[in-house]
Amino acid sequence: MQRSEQLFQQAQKLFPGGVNSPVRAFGRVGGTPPYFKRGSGPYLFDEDDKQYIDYIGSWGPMVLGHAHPGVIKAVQDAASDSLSFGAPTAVETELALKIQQHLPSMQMMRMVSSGTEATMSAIRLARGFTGRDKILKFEGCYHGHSDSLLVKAGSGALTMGEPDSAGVPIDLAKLTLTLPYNNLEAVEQLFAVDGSNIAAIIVEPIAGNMGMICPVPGFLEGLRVICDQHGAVLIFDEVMTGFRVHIGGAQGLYKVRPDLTTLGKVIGGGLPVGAFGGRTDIMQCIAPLGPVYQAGTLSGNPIAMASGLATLTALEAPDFFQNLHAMTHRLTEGLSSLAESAGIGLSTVGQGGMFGFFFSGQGPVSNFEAVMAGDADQFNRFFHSMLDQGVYLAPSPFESGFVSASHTSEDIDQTLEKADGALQSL
Ligand code: KE4
Repeated sequence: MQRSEQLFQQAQKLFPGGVNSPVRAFGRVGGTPPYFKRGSGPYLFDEDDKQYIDYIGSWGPMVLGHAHPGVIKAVQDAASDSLSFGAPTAVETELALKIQQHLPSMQMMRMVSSGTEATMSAIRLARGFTGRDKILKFEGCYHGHSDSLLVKAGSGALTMGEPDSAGVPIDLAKLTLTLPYNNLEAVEQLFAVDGSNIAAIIVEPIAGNMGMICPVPGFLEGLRVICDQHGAVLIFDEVMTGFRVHIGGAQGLYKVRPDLTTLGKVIGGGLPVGAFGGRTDIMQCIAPLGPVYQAGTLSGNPIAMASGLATLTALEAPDFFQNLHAMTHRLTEGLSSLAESAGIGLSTVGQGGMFGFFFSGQGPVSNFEAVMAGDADQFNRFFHSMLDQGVYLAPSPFESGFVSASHTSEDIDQTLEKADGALQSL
């Protein structure tokens, strides 16, 4: 990996940690991140021409695989007509209609340029719509890096949040309450005490930022009932799950209708796109219609819209998500049985093109506390053994993995062969 090492050394002088997003620095697993120069289908090629089977997919966007011909053509065609107008375009309407077709809860929406921008705007909108200041999030869920969402649980479950990053004002953090994921009773208790002050609940309907954790039966449905009872806005952060776990997102899979949804990743097909949207009566509070200000120079960028539109069009192919789920299932089931024969405690989970695995061995993992009990050292050794063998997994046990439509059963079987050796050596 010489070239990557040289480049990483040089980058350390230019970017904090040598990267433009922290997780890419391999801080949790150690070592040098490979520098990639090309991707094709399920494969990435680093600067030393080493090939990897890619299970990060740019952290979710590359659901079709790298350099999908239809997406590349759509981007090339759009780019030849200028890269940006800063004005309305037909293509943004086409993408919005396609999103709405599959997520009908998004009666109106606004395009932005990242998932962070989508969730930040949705929180401000919920506060503006309800006139309330407090919000509730869940431990282990990540919603981007806006101040109100970089907050961790305070000392007591019902007390105010504390900053989860330097630079977040304590007086703002106090307005963000945090409870354990999948604990509906705790939410009921909080709302019984403070419900009239809470503008919104924001939740990853399938949590993908503490490994992958699915909602326990009744959790999402219960949040819906509580929000209806107390007039709070239910926000599903589907930046990761949108068009990744099901054609209708997690809301389509679990049939729970949020008031607002945030999207990102797949809807840009690899280009910078986010979106937030939902009930018309709420969205009409957004400028220029209403008093909640929100704006963006490159919002609805025509190249990004073209990339997203081509991506969503491709994933509408018959049996797309069934096939994707079957491939993911082949991987997770294979990992489980290999771990069992190696006497390693490993629990796995998969839905659509998203998966997670935990070196814990305590059966299904349902919250952040259980994830923290996992064996980080085993994860690190497994990660590096797989990376050395040309399998690119997320460099942290607190991330999810992603399978694309371009991964074949041969790719999965090759991955499992390599995993067998890695697990045996733990
Ligand atoms: P971005 O601002 O990174 O586009 O989206 C923020 C965001 C919001 N909501 C959810 C559920 C997300 O998963 C994310 C971003 N996900 C991380 C992966 N854990 C992006 C990778 C990174 O931070 O480099």
